[in-house]
Amino acid sequence: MELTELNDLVERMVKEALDRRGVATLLIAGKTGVGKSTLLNAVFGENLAETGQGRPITPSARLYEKEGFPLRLIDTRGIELAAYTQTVTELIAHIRIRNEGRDPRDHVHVAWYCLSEDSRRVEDGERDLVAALARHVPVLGVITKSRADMGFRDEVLRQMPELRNVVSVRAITEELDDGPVLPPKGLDTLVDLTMEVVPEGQQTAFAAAQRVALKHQVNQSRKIIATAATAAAAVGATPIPFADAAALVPIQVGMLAGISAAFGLDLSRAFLGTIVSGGLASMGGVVGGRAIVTGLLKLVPGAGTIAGGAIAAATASTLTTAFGFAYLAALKHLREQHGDAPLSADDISRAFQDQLRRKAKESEET
Ligand SMILES: Nc1nc2c(ncn2[C@@H]2O[C@H](COP(=O)(O)OP(=O)(O)OP(=O)(O)O)[C@@H](O)[C@H]2O)c(=O)[nH]1
Ligand SMILES: [Mg+2]
Repeated sequence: MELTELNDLVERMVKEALDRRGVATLLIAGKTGVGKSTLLNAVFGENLAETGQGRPITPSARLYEKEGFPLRLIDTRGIELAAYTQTVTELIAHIRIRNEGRDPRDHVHVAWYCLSEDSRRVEDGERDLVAALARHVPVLGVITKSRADMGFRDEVLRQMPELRNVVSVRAITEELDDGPVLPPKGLDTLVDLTMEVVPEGQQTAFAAAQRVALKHQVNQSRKIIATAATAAAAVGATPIPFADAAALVPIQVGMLAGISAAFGLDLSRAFLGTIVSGGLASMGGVVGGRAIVTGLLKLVPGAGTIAGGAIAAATASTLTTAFGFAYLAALKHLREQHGDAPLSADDISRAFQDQLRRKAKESEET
C-alpha cells in the first residue's frame, strides 16, 4: 500500500466514523436562573457555551452547534414570560415537526427539564410543558442546586409522571459559610440515565460529548472493537491468499477512527494518520517475526516489502482485538491523567505504541 493510498483510506475512515457516530440533540428547559448553563458547562465543558448566540428556532429557543462537537443543544428561554402559552405551543410544534421527520439524526433525542431545589415548587405551566414534551421525546427531570432533598424528588415524580426519571445534581462545588464544602454530585447519574433513554443511534455521540463518565466512551469503544473483530474474522476465513492481510488494514483503521470518534477527539486525516502509522509500524516492530505481522508490515509505508500470507480467522480477530484494546487503554490512560485537556496526535500515538509494546511483552511472557 502506497502512502497516498493509506492517506486516502484514513480520510475515508475518518469520514465514515464521524458519520456513523453522528451528533446527539439535547433540549434543555427550565425557569431562568435554575442553573441550566452551569449544568451544561459541568457536563459538556465550556465548548458549547463558546458557540455564541446560537440560531433562533422559535422566538424562545435557540439551537447551538459547533463543527466537530457531537452534541447539538436547544436551549429555551423566557418560558415564564407573559406570552407563556404561545411560547410553549411554538416550541412543542417545532419539536413535533422535527421528531416526525424521517431522518432520526435530525430529531431531538432527549430533554432535560430543570427545577431548582431552592424553590421546591412545581408550577402548572412547567407540568404542562413536560407533559407536552414527553409526547415527542424522552424527558428526564433534573433537580438543580441540590443540597437537601426533603421529599422534593418524590414530589416532582408525582407531579410530572411523564418524566422517565428524576436526578438531583449539584453542578458546582459549594462552600457553605460555616465551613462544609459540598462537591458536585449527581452529574454521572444524570449521564447514566440519559444514556439509557437516548436512541441507540445517538448513544456514541452522547457518550463522546459528555465528560463526566469515561466509562461510557469506554463501553462504546468496546462495541466498536467487537464489531471490527467480527469483520476481521470474516476476512481471515476467506480463502483468498494475500488479499486477507490487506483487507484487515481498513478494518483496523476504521476501528481506530471509530474509537477516536467515541472519545470525541478532534478527528482529521492528519490526526488519525499519525496514530495509524505509529500503530501499524510498532505492530510490526513489536511482534516482529511472526507470520501474521509480516502481512501487515508489508502494508506500512517505509517498512519494506515482505511477502504476505494467509491468516486464520482466529488470528485476524485476535490481532484486531489486541490492536483495539491497546488503543482504548492508551486513550483511557491519557484521559485519566490529563482530564479533558486536548490531546495531541503525537501524545496519543506514543501512548498507543507503549500499550502495544506492553501487550506484546505480556504475550511473550505467557
Ligand atoms: N450553589 C449552586 N449554584 C448554582 C448551581 N448551579 C447554578 N448555580 C448558580 O445559579 C445561577 C444561575 O445559573 P445559570 O446556569 O446561569 O442559570 P440558567 O438556568 O442558565 O439561567 P438562564 O440562562 O437565565 O435561563 C448562577 O449564579 C450559578 O452559579 C449549583 O449547583 N449550586
Ligand atoms: Mg443560561
